[in-house]
Amino acid sequence: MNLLLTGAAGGVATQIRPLLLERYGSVLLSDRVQPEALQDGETFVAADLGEPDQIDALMKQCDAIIHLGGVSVEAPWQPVLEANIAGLYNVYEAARVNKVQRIVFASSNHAVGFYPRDIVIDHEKPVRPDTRYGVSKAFGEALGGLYADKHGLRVFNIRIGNVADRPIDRRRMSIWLHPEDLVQLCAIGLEHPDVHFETVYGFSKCEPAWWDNRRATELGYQPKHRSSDFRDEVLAADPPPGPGDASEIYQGGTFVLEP
Ligand code: 15L
Repeated sequence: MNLLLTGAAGGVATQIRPLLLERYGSVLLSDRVQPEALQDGETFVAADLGEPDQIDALMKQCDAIIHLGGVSVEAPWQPVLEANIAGLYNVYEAARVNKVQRIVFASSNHAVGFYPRDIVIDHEKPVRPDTRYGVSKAFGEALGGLYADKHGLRVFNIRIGNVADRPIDRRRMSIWLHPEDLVQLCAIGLEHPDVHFETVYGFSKCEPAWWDNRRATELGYQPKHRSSDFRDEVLAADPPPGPGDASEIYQGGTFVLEP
């Protein structure tokens, strides 16, 4: 497989690059700026999601993509529009033209961030974005559906929680995703023969769980890491919130408060 990782200089990519290299032997990396510490087997090509010619050139060199590129937090509309809406369209369109087989799309929990924490949601619930960023991720999921159904790309949307070595606070106890578990999900998206168009949640074994990830389980996902292993230290460092704090009612946390 000729694998392309976009957004390769970002925080999530930095955590999974060694694991991808181990599994796939070589990886083409792309971003606007060069990632640090390139290893044997990693090749970097600079590209801007807003430049269709640059994206087209990238797609000529790969047959599968993990797309982490774009704006990864709430931001003003213009950068969200340019990278996550128009830029993602450039990616899908170049993928279609160059007959790329598969795309793993880094969606986000913020596509569903306005669901309250006291209900468990699955992959069939309608989106409830908490931000412009979350709206762009919902758009990205839908764009993947179009290219899967109309053009036959195999698309795997992962609604990623928070990628880190450990849960960093009370909210992340429910949405934490260890890099190894993320790579396991990416591998399903890149390799599973039944993937046509799928949306799954990107979290490790978390408690309390807000997401029913049965579709990922059906496809073979078996997370190895458990947030409860960190419960005592995380809860001690992050005291319970006061009543009525909106950022504690909704799954998206402080994103729901962003103007
Ligand atoms: C995301 O979608 C962001 O990319 C990441 O930086 C975190 O903020 C994460 O959500 C989260 O909800 O913790």
